[in-house]
Amino acid sequence: MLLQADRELKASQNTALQAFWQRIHFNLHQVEEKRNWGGENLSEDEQNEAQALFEKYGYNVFLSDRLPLNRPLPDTRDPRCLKKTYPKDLPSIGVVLIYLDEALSILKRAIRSIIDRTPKSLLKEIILVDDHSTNDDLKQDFDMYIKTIEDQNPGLLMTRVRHSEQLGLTTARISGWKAATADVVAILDAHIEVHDLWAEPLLTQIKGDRKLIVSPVFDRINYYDLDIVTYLPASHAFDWALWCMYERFRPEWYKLNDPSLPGKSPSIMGILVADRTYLGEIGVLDGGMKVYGGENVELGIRVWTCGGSIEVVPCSKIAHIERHHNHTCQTSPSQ
Ligand SMILES: [Mn+2]
Repeated sequence: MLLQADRELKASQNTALQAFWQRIHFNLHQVEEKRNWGGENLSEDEQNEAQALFEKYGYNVFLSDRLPLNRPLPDTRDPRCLKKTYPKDLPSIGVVLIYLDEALSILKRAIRSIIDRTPKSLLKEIILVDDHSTNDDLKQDFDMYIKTIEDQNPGLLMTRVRHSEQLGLTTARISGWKAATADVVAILDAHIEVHDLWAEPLLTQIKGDRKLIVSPVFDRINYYDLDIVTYLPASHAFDWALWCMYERFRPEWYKLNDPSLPGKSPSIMGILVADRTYLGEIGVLDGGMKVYGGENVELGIRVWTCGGSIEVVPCSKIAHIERHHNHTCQTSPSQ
C-alpha cells in the first residue's frame, strides 16, 4: 500500500518533471523512470554539477547535499515489530563505519541517524575507518563536523582510524573491530541510514546467544532519488561463483507464519553485528580475502563450523544505498 501510494505520488511528480528530464543528455547503463537531481527548476550549471557528482560517486550527491541530515525514514517493518519489547540491560554497541571517498553529506547523515536512533545508554562509540580517502572535504570539513558531534554528545566516544594507504574493505573492517571497545560491534557501510529501533532487536539476539552473528534487513536507498524501497526479510546466501544473493529462509521459518521472527542464514552480505570478543575468538574476518564478498562467504562457513550461527533479524532495518556503478547482490527481495 505504501509503495502504491508512493508510486502514484511519483507519477504526478513525474508529469511536472518530464520536461526537465528531457534536457538531461547522458546515457546510463540502466534507464530509470525518473531522475530527480534535487529540484525541477535547475539551471544548466546545476544540472552539470549534479551530473558530475553522480558520475563521481555513483549516487545523487547533489540531492543528498540538499536533504536534511535527520530526514525521517518510512517505517518499513512488519507491524508485529511494533509490539515487541526489549530487555533494559542490553550489551553496549560500538558502530564501525567504513569509508573510502564517500560523499560528505552521506557520511554525516549516517552518523546522525546512528546518534538519533540508538539509545544513548547503548551507543558507546562510533569508529570511523578511512581507507585512505583523498577527497578534500573529508579533511577539515569532516573534522569540524566530528568536533561538533563530540561537543553535542559528551558521553559518546568518536574514534578515527585512518589507513596511510588503501588496504581494502576487509582489512578496514578488521581495523574497525580492533579499535572497538563496546560489548558488541556493528560493522556497517558508511552509505546507510539506520531506522528507529535498529539496534535493540540485534542486541537482544546476541544477549541471548553470544555465538550469533546477526544482520539487519536492508532497505534500498535508490541511488537516483534517495527514496527508500522496502526489502522483505530473506537469508543471505551465495551462488556457485560464491557471489552474494538473497535466498528463502528454511521452510520452518515460513511455517511459523510470523515475518518479524529472526531467520537463520548461511552467510552475511557485509554488514554484520557480533559480540566483539566472540568475533575475535573465531578470527574476525580473513584479511587475505581480496575479491569483493569473499570474506563474507568465508565468515559464514567459519561461524557455522565453529559452533555459531548467523541470523537475519527482520525487526532491525538499515537503509543502504545501492550505487549505480558498483557491486550489487542478485535477486533483491523488494515488495
Ligand atoms: Mn554498500
